[in-house]
Amino acid sequence: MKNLAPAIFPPKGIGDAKPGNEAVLDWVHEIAILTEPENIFWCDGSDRENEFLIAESLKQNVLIELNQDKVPRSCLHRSNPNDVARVEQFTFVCTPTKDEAGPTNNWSEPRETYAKLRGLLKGAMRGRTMFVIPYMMGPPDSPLTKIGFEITDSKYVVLSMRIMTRMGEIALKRLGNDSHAEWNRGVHSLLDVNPERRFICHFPQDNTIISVGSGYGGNVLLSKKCFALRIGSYLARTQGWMAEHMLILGVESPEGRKHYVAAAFPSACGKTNFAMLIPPAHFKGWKVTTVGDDIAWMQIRDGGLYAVNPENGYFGVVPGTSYKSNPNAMRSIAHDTIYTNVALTDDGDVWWEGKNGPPPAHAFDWRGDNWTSQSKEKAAHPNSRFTTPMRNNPALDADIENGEGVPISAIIFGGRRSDTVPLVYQAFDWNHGIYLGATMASETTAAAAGAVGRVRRDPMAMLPFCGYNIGDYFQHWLDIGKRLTNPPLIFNVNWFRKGADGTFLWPGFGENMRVLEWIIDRCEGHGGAVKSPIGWLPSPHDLDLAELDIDHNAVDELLGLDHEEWQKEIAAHKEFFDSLGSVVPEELQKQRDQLVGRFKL
Ligand code: OXD
Ligand code: MN
Repeated sequence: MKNLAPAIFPPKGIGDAKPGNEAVLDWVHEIAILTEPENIFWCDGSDRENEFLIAESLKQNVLIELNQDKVPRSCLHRSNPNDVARVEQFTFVCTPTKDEAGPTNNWSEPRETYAKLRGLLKGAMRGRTMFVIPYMMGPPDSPLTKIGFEITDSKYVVLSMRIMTRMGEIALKRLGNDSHAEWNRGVHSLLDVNPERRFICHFPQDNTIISVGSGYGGNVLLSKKCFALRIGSYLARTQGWMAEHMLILGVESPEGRKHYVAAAFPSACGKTNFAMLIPPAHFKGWKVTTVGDDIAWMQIRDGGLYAVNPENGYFGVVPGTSYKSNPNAMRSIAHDTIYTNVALTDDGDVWWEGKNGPPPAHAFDWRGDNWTSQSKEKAAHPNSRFTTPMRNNPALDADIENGEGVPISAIIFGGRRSDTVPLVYQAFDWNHGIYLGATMASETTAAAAGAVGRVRRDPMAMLPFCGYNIGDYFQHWLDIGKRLTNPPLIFNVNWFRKGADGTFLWPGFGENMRVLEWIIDRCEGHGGAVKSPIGWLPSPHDLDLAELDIDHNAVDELLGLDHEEWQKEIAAHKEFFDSLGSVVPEELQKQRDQLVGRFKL
């Protein structure tokens, strides 16, 4: 099994950053007794440690060297072909009762699950190294910041966590030696990378995650989906803040007025592209900056919502990334990046479908097999990924380390919908906005194992990531609203609407600036809109479409409401709420009745 490398023995001064916190030491001791590793490697996140681990990974084929002139300090990792995406069917929320996990999560009884996982982990690290990774989520001086530890037997995980989180000494310092301090316990073992022994289990009440049998990022970089979203959302509810699957971007007008917006789109629906948007030439003087591309932790301050990005790097979808679609991402991943499951060219460069330039005549595909430009199969896996430090991003926002967070003027929901849903519209108020989020839907993508292109409801893009009962989650949004005297405005967007010929009506990418400008106009109290049954809709002249090559009919279609399609849509909302049973708050049922009523006016 190519991922299962033998133990490594570092030279003195590497792998010995043992924390002083007794609670952490006791926990590590307990896991070591269970998994029986050859040795324990205490990570400190230093450059020296990183260089040592990269060298060992190259020796053991965990990483493949790339041409350092083409992609400096970057490597390629190939995951097991059976292990290329998040596995929602093997992801569990283990709350004391099934009700606490709710209708959208797989539930499993905590005591039995711990016992099953202990059985799988028994002796799992024999002959191998157990790494202990201390990490911090959030800027160093933020009240929102949290500490986690991940134990893993994968060097790929250690190297990736160093990019994705603030790892090592900085986390140990923040935690300190108080044995009652709050921190997340994460245990990961590759086992034998067998889909039959693959379980991603969350124990929110214990602030604990156990992930076995996978080496794919979304299942094993426990800081991300597991801690920052599933456990994070549970902690957020009990502690009165919000953990959301949202990008955060800053947008500054030529006059220097700056707003921040947070946007929830499902996996692989363009969050990274939107967060790194470059305004088209027509928007001279406008600047978009990135705070985060995937996760927002938000707190209430002065009656408004303030957000931090808990992460330190981007774990983004590679295919389709080009200088046309996302120049800032291309610049970010040009160096110091770990690529996973892309193709390798004969001159040691990386390649994927949608990259600039013609495809190479020959390459090794994501599995390492020969591939030619005539091959029918894709060279890069559709869910191949980059792991890159956020500091590589030329458009990184200046306030990324601001512990108070950035003030959020607008929240945007959006999915991938070929029909029905207009390019953009605005909710009437906070509670109506929650209804838009709760009923949003998207055509499924390769980010999760399973069928691609099926419309599924994905409330707030949190369906796979909400770590507790979705009804309580909706109620939490309603409760937060009661505490906001200056709430963000809420919008819905759909970049993916198609015409009768099956092609996209909207050009997307940088041109989304035109929609963003309307959103900012609305936040500032100007910007025209017409009242429609679903919310405030711009009419074509409310959007700045100058110097855009788009047909008038396409614009009408993009901003139009087809009443027949909406009757089906509202029926689908009802079906979705019915499928959740009695957990949906009364207020959201009321919102649906009002929507039905507005269509009858
Ligand atoms: C991701 C996802 O990897 O949402 O960000 O699947
Ligand atoms: Mn995501």
